[in-house]
Amino acid sequence: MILALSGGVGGAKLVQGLAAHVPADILAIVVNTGDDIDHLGLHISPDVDTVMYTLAGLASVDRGWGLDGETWSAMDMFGRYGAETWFNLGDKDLATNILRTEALRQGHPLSVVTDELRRRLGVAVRILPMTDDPVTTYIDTPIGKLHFQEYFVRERCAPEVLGIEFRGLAAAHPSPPLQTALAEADAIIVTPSNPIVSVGPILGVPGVRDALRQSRAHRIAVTPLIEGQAVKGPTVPMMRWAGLAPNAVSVARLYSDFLDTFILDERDAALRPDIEALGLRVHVTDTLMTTAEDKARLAREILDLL
Ligand code: FO1
Repeated sequence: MILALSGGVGGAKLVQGLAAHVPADILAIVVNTGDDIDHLGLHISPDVDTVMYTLAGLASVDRGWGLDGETWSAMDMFGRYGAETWFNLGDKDLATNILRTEALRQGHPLSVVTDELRRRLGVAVRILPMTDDPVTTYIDTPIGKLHFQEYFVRERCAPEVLGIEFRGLAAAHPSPPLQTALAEADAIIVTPSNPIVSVGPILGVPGVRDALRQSRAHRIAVTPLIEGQAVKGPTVPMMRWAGLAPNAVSVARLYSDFLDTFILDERDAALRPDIEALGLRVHVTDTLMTTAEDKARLAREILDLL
């Protein structure tokens, strides 16, 4: 059984590649829920939906989130009422979020609701929220403490990161399906998501990091940085906030207490000895996933390593 840890866009690309090569019944994806937001009366789980829509073949590739062929009539009407429109909810996306919110209101845990939604979309791969407990990421900035989505979407990551708070994380428990997956995994893959605000919360759920350390699985991580840059998103400012140099060695060190192998981009091959000095095996390859073929090739290389 292969367990992949995924956050937003970067993770979903590799998940897509893995799903193309692995029987669905042995693949499970644990996703970050710190990005979740209660907005306009709806509970929205962006990282769950990015993975679910991607695996369902319904994702908007160019937008990087939400559904392909989306329309925005509801948003137009929200605008006419003067409601908040900085967070765009497409008409089809509303169906997901209304059904999720109603199921949660009835008392069903997020992991059960997510399992039901992905099955109904025909997704055979399991999608596991990291926890069923409330965890919310806030970013301290010069313009105040922002919900992650206010920082990422409304403010477009412009404000300086003065602090990051994962509210509720210390009291959270791994979701039941995640506990099972951690016990059963033969391989664990950390996708190239943001190590601070996407992978970080998953590792921060009490019990997860210990389970990864004690796991007999082959544990592999793919670098989220190439030549000190993230392919997308606020990885660099967040690593700087964490006091880390924004490079692959810092990421490898972050994961080194539970990792076996680190996949380094060929553009950073010179960093190989520094990462090996952490006691990790290093596999150097082209980690940039632009085309479907890129995603498939990287996934195949990882599976060959396993
Ligand atoms: N990202 C944006 O850049 N702009 C949006 O208006 C936006 C709306 C949105 C609605 C639902 C949803 O599930 C995701 C949405 N996202 C939007 C993406 C979201 O902010 C990111 O996918 C993650 O939170 C980052 O990992």
